[in-house]
Amino acid sequence: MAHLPIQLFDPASSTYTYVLFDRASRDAVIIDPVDEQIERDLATLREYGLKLRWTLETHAHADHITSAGKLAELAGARTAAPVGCGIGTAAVQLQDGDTLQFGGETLVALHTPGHTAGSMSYRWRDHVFTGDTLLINGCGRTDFQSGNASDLYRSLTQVLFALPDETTVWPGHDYQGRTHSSIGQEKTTNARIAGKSEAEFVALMEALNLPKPRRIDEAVPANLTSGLRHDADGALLLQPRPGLGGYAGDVSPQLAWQWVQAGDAVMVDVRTDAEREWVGFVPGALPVAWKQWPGMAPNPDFDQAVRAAASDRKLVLLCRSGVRSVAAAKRATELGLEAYNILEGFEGDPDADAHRGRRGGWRFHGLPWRQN
Ligand SMILES: N[C@@H](CCC(=O)N[C@@H](CS)C(=O)NCC(=O)O)C(=O)O
Repeated sequence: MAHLPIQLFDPASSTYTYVLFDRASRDAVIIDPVDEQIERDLATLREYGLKLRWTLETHAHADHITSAGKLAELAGARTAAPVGCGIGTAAVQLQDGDTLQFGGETLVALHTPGHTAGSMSYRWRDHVFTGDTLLINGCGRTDFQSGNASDLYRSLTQVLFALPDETTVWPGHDYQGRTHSSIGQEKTTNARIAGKSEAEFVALMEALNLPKPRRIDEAVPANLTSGLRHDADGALLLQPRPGLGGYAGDVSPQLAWQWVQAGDAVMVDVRTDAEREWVGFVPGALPVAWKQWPGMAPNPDFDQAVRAAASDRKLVLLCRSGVRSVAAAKRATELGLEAYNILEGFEGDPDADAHRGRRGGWRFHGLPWRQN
């Protein structure tokens, strides 16, 4: 039986997300997940009984925000991205030829610069996931974000077209409803590259004149942190802002602390007992785990405990990095409570060495905390 990837589509950005898995262990990888589709992706993992081991980016996208950081937190995956893309939060920085294991399966990283300088394609069995390097009867544009048409020409002709003709091509986008192609087909019929010299290809790419992606200014910075938000703007630190839906909103650690000190809000720490015990805790915060270690099983007492904690005040929910607390805030909202997510959480986001504590978070901002 053919071993196919699961192909998922985000209509707003015409982005394809792929889930690959090992049939025996159910270990899985997700390629290019889209923020707005996280619930769909988590449901897909549940439906197939998969354990997400890796989130993987083909590049730092310009047209949508990745959910990699959130998936890592919610599904326990590790983040991987091409080393040349500047995605400092990715725990594994992939070089050309590096492999990722998931169960008994192996995926190989191929550096295919051109759409962006760091872009990669990923080969798995007789499939290749080409991101925005090779599209069906097209290719990624090269007019922004370190794009380079000559590099793209070499990536297409020397890296991707060197794969066996029968290799299935799974693109990062399709704007016309096509799902996949093959190396043989693209080599012979792709309107941008088939039969073209490098000079002809470069001239064609330079003449494209495409409009700028609608979300580029918001998407690129967010994607450099695996889609996790940052609070660089001091003027906004002391204002709540609307959440992504389903809860009262997001607050900076500084604003959460101000509300708690003024008696306007109760802080609920939704991390596991183990995290509070070993990493540290905020004095006065009420411990109500959203999930418990080991196994990250949902806490059956969450509803009752969070209701009791609120007693008519607003809640500010703290977790490790501000992701679990969104899920918990949504649940508390369903229970009729006014619940806010504390951005960045206790430890913040991982840095280039995959160390937390140096990129945002409660401790990073010097707010009060203790350790046993
Ligand atoms: N219209 C889309 C962007 C379309 C676009 O520019 N896509 C990029 C990938 S992010 C590309 O390389 N397109 C190649 C092409 O359209 O030929 C938006 O506003 O988000």
